[in-house]
Amino acid sequence: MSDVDLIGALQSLEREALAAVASAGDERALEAVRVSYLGRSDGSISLVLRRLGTLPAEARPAVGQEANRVKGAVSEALETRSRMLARPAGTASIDLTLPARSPWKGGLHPITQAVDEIWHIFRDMGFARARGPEADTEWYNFVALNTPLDHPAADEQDTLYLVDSVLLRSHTSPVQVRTMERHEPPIRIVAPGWVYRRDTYDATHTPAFMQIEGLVIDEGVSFVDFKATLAEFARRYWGPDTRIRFRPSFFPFTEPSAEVDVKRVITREDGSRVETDWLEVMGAGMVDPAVLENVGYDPERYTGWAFGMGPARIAMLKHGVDDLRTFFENDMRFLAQFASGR
Ligand code: 2NL
Repeated sequence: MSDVDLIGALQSLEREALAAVASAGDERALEAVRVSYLGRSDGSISLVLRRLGTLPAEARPAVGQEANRVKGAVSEALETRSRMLARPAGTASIDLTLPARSPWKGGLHPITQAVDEIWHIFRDMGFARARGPEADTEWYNFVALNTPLDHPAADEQDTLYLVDSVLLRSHTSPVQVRTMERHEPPIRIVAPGWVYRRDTYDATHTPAFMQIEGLVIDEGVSFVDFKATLAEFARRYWGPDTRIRFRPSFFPFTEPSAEVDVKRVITREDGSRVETDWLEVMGAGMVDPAVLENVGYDPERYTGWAFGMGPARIAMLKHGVDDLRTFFENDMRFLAQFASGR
């Protein structure tokens, strides 16, 4: 045989040997394959190697090199197969040809992402983040906020009491009250956190939900500051062409009070621009002088404004989610869509 023929013969022996290795079902069969191809006296690959001497000297290196490569490949396959056969039953059928799993991408929960985006915008406008307890007293949750205990909002049907006069906060306003008690104006804070109400769990209500409230108190703070700051927030969050609208409303702790709607401009894939409907995104108002008095501020000297919004609702609008419960059911097929790989 010529050197070219020998290389061809080695390569077909290699294919044959690898197939035999793969189909060997136990150690004995595997040993038979080893002897038949690599056996010292008459293994077929060894026989080819022995013919090296009959080749012209200049052809020997190329054939020798190929023979060694084939020997190495077959030995390695024998070892791998042997290790696989040695595994306990049930694990031997791992398919090594399957693509590897991609690395796990962690991510923040979509509601946490909304909270962060919202509070970062206020942080950039000079607000600090305030925290407070999730269980608080009737004073902080209601009375200080100009909400008498016979007001419907304070009804035990709507709130979760722990013991007499102590309840799970139904909004984050107690955090603002505590902040005002401890600090003199100027105050510029946002208070994100969990709040609790006695609601049934459905597409638009969960008994525990995230809220972000904001509060500004200083001398000379007017409705203009109030409206301009919320309009600027809306433009930073929903895009520069976003408009806001105030509709008259009522909250016990603000006067006047408003529901705030936004109208966004969306650029479609073909470049055309469409306006959305007005969407309600928060409640807000000028802080009621009675609240200022309750925390020891002089309402003749100080004025302010406040807002409250639900980041889950904001996230629903942003991502087109139509059922709040999907945020809480921890289905990874849903949550993984919000993972950014951080
Ligand atoms: C809503 C409405 C609102 C506030 C929260 C507030 C806090 C203090 C004083 C005055 Cl300490 N007001 N917070 C004001 C207006 C509305 O929330 O719809 N939240 C989801």
